[in-house]
Amino acid sequence: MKLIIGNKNYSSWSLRAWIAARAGGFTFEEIRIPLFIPGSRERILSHSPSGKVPCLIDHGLAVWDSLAIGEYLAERAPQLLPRDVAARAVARAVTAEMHSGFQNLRSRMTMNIRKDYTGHGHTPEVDAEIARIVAIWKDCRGRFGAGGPYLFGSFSLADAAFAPVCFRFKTYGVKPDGVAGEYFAAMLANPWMKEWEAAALAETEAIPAEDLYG
Ligand SMILES: N[C@@H](CCC(=O)N[C@@H](CS)C(=O)NCC(=O)O)C(=O)O
Repeated sequence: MKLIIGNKNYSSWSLRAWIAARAGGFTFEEIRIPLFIPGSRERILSHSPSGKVPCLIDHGLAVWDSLAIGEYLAERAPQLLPRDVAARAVARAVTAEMHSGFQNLRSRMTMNIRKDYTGHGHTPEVDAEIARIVAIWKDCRGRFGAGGPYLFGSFSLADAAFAPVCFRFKTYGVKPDGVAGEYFAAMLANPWMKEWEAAALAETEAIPAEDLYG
């Protein structure tokens, strides 16, 4: 199994697929393609028909888009989704909501693990999206989180979906309160998050268009 990803500092979609693969216990070769430099588009297209990362290659089968990759991995590693039908439905709902929404947060608080942009990026729309994320975290932890520190107890695709948000909150100094804050701390202490963060900090490529606030 191979996973094609972009820069660990910047590529939030790559992090979702990568951490789901780690959480599923898969052994995979990681192919990191630094984005937006000469040749990167051709390199990505040689693996990924969409021309985007992440893309998973399993026995010659390409699976692109982080949502599809997560579902594919969960078919092989069912522990990536809650066993209970209701919990599984809500895990998929919040994963889909993250996948298709939060455009203001995405554009004004891009993932940039190396930076400290405390206080930057806030608008009423961004703050409303942050409030919605905190509400999701509290709701999932309150209803489904008894079995462990993550949204549905043990680490699931829903946590993979929100992993980049946790790095964004760290970079922009957003501090969720109550049980959402406890979840945020658990995510930042997670060993796979630590592994990704250390690799991001060691990267040297910069994408100036993504360094929004200097
Ligand atoms: N919805 C896709 C988004 C993928 C995406 O936009 N990836 C970005 C990097 S985070 C990319 O490949 N950009 C390179 C390009 O557009 O040339 C997913 O979930 O995988």
